[in-house]
Amino acid sequence: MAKTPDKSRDVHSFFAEDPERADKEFFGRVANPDRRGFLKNTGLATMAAMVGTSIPFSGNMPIGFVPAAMAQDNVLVGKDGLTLLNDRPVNAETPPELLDDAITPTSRHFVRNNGIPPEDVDPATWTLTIDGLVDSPMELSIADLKAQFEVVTMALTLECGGNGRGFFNPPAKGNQWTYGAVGCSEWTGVRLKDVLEQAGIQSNVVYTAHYGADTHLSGDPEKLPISRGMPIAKAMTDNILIAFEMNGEALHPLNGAPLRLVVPGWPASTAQKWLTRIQLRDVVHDGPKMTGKAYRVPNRAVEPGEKVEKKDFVIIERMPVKSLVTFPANGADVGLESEVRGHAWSGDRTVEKLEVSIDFGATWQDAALDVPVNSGAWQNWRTNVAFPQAGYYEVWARATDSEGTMQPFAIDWNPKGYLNNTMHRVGLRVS
Ligand SMILES: Nc1nc2c(c(=O)[nH]1)N[C@H]1C(S)=C(S)[C@@H](COP(=O)(O)O)O[C@H]1N2
Ligand SMILES: [Mo]
Repeated sequence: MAKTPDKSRDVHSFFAEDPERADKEFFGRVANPDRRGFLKNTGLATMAAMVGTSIPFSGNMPIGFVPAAMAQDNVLVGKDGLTLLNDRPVNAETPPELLDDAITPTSRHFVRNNGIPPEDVDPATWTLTIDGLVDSPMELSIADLKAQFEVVTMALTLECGGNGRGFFNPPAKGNQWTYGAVGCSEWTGVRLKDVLEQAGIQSNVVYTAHYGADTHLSGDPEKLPISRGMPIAKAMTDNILIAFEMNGEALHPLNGAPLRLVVPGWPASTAQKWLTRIQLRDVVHDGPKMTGKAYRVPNRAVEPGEKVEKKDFVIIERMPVKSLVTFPANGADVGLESEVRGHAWSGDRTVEKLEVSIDFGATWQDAALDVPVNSGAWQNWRTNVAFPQAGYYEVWARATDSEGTMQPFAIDWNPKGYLNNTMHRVGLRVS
């Protein structure tokens, strides 16, 4: 008997072993007499998302055919230039210079999985349940969402709470993210707020609980990889989407296809992928990764390496003010004059000022800073710098937000390595 393939792990060997079966399971493509594969719409959408664009001649592809673009990387199909930190579960970040676009292309949006993504996903039969303390529980298809609620498109920043963990000393366990567990793609969907309002939020509701269709690494069907939530007041913010499109196409399978939450400004762990259910509760949610020390920080400054008791941890809410230099790349050779540019963001706030230093922080110059294209989007900035002579320089960038909070040069250590918003430094050789 054929063993169950772990598609998330090795797409290519699965196709090599049993191309017809792989084709059927991945894309729902079944052989017909002339051996041309007929792709159903959903399979075609999946394949298009994986290669990053539509496939005009898809009808000519033979059965068991693996698009060459998919062979490049077994687990990061449809992603471009990401650094793989872990392949089970898949975790991959984007080098800062690949985040240069104002809107992050799907191929460059980071991936943070806690478990194994669902297989054989069919957007046509997918449903979202809204239940718990609501007046009328609902079960909605994606077509229902589109028909019953206003469909909106917004640029929204998602950043993993552990972005920057790799710079903590003593090191924190977990994915050693550097800078690139952040992105700002354009998401299309309906407002979470509108859907919850329609269900009727009961007066005792304090928290949401989010559930997805991914499975636990152990294979135990009773266990969930992650189920987080947020205070009901946050859930009612009008920039939180239940999204079915990313950059105008179906969601990428690794980014939650066919349906996910997008919650800008808070740890992206609240943005449940492969979303199947939202439950309203009268107590703080207690799902996996909500309790203990997960996505929590000490309620006070602690010494590096200090042991902190569970009771002294608080749930992370908004993400702190932060910026990235996306051009030039770290290590680049530049001339005596160069443009420097990047993005800046601050959870639930706007960034009001972005400054750049080329002399290790002695002096700072203001960069031109765009307003966000909509609430929840990062802000693009740029400036020209003139280096006085050839040699090694570092470009440092620091953002200051609407509450006057500035990015620090160094931050307090915390046991799980969250919320590292220290300044981004880029080393350059000027000649
Ligand atoms: N169902 C589900 N949703 C999830 C996760 C997950 O593992 N399973 N990971 C969360 C975490 S920790 C982050 S940072 C974001 C990452 O979103 P992305 O992979 O689309 O970049 O998804 C969140 N939603
Ligand atoms: Mo995360």
